[in-house]
Amino acid sequence: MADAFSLQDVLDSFKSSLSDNKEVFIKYYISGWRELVSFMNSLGSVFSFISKDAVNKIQILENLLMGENGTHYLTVQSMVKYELDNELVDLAKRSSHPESGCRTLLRLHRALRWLQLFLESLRTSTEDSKTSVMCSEAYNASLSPHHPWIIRKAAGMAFCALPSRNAFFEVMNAGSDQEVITLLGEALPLISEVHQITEDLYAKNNLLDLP
Ligand code: 1PZ
Repeated sequence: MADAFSLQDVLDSFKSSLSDNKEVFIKYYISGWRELVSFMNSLGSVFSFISKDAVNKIQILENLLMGENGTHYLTVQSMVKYELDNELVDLAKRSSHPESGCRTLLRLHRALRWLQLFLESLRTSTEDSKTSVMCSEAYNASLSPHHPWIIRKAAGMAFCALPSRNAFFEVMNAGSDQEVITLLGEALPLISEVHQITEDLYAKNNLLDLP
């Protein structure tokens, strides 16, 4: 099946997203997210409120990339420069640019931190580790402080519906448990690097709290 999820594809997308001079190509960044969303959809409809929001944000970025100013959206670096230079970002509160590329990508960027933490704890987990616990610990350390109570509540309920560690390893479609663990070990430094580059760029430009 051509469109079946594989962890390898996610890894490949994030790998392609890094340019030689360490810029992040938006095209591959969002294709990595698309893979992750298709994976999440395969886990059941409890997660659809999460994947809908992710798809919405992926779509906003894709529209910018495909739009008339698309050349400015080649990399996260060029997007930040273009939107700031042209005052296309709401810095203090949402007003005339509620869906800027910068604020939209920031939401995915925070979610990437969740992914990094979650995959790291999956990688180092043992057979009796609980995915719901790993997931909510990762969530509490990343996205949760940015979410209102109602979303935190809904997320917590969704986490309880996560498949077991064994089932999780299976759907990752990357071979034996040991092979999954090896692949996770390769994927994580890459995901961390993409995350760190974006984090530094956003910090330097004071963009980490965009409304
Ligand atoms: C496989 C397990 C999935 C667990 C995913 C853990 C993340 C839980 C996130 C809950 C988000 C709920 C829906 C909407 C949230 C939005 O309010 C926020 C802020 O956006 P704004 O309102 O400011 O426009 N959106 C986000 O924080 C982005 C969330 C993207 C989550 C993508 C998760 C993809 C997981 C892949 C799984 C392999």
